[in-house]
Amino acid sequence: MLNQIYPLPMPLQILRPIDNLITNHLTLGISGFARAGKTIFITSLTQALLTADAWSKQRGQGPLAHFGPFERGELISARIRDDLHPQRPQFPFRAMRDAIATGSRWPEATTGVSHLIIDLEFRRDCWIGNGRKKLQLEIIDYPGEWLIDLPMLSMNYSEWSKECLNIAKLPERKLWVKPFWESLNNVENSHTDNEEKIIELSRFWREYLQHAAAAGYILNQPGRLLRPDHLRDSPILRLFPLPEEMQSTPLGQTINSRYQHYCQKVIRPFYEQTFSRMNRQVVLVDILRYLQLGEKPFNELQTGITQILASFRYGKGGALDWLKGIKTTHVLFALTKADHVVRGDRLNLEQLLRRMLAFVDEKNTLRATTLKHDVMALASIATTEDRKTISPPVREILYGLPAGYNELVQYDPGGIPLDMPPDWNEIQFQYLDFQPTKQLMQEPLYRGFPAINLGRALNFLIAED
Ligand SMILES: Nc1nc2c(ncn2[C@@H]2O[C@H](COP(=O)(O)OP(=O)(O)OP(=O)(O)O)[C@@H](O)[C@H]2O)c(=O)[nH]1
Ligand SMILES: [Mg+2]
Repeated sequence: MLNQIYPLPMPLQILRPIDNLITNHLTLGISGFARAGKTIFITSLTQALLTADAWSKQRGQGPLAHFGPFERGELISARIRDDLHPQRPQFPFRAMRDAIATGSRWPEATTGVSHLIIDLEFRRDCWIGNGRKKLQLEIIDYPGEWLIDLPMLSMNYSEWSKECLNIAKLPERKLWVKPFWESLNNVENSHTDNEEKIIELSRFWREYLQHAAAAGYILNQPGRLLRPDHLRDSPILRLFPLPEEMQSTPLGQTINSRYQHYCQKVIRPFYEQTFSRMNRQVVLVDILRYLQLGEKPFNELQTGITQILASFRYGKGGALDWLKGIKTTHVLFALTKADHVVRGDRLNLEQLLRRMLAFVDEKNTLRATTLKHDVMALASIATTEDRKTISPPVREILYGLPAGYNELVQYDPGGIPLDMPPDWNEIQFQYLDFQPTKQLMQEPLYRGFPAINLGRALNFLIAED
């Protein structure tokens, strides 16, 4: 544990003292669509806090660089609280850390909501002498797919069905939804509300959503069919849209009432019981993957972010008008996997997300609310090293281990596009999926994982008011 106190490095004295800035308990929500990097972010952040003392003589360096309290020597200790709320699903921190640190592999996808509580202790100076201050940080990992459901609360079943079926008819999705249509055409008698048929139709609808999600498409409702968590196999998830002519049949009426149920018993409670408790939120966005996937998934990502923004607008007339006691004050949109672009391009990456947010939030309503928000490009675990070519023209390149390679290579991913929307004919950027490797990690069990901007993100989230 940290036990030594170091003088403040001069430039950081301008950061406000921790004592003024934090309360005793902060809930930090981490969200993002599938594979956005939530698990890696929580794992690396937790490991950075637990191993901070290894960097106590190297302030300005290490995974917590730019986290004000660490830089000023105020962070004394961090410890995971396994004893609190043992009935809740705990984020599997140790298994994830060990998979990366000792197995040099990325961990499996996670499902549903999980929590991790960390006690942080800070030194504080006050006029009566030196003291200590504790902050209990509760981190909640939850799927971005659930935020995509928010508009369902302001639609009736008929409007929702129409919208979903229109999306399903898009050429890029048509093939995946075919079995659902075929099954629907075989409904022999829609005057019966046979549960067997409902199970079959909801399975086809879920499989269609799974195909779309695997290809990177975002607009997949109901989101719980993709991330059911504790509702797996519950009848409430036997839900799918129906064409207008079938909505007044007994089958239509049954599904209609299940839709109401889903909105009231699944979507609303998530916002009331979990979402509204979060003081700070991080939305992780993997723009690089979408640049690679191409124009249509990229456009859906943009629409998906527009929908997600509705969850962070708390002004009058917003989609969450009905929700009382929302605690979120800070929202960070973080572009993940910044270790896949060369150093000079990381600011451009931030600019790209900023432009995307400006594009989808054209009325600037996010800024107009009381929320504080920021945009950052980060790598929770930097798997590459920044290098330069030796012979002219000298340019920046990456050095790391791409998936499927046996040895580390130097690689130029090309520049990322600066325009929003991007000019798809001009895109040169090609990213390789870099893996964690022992050669580029220095004792991660003791020194944390190498990261880009992780400490800066933490500073915004817990050390700024
Ligand atoms: N190089 C690099 N790759 C990353 C980083 N973060 C995530 N990845 C890659 O993205 C994949 C998904 O990351 P996760 O953290 O598991 O994503 P998730 O959002 O938790 O995904 P789900 O559990 O499916 O919702 C990983 O397996 C890595 O391949 C990072 O900081 N650097
Ligand atoms: Mg995960």
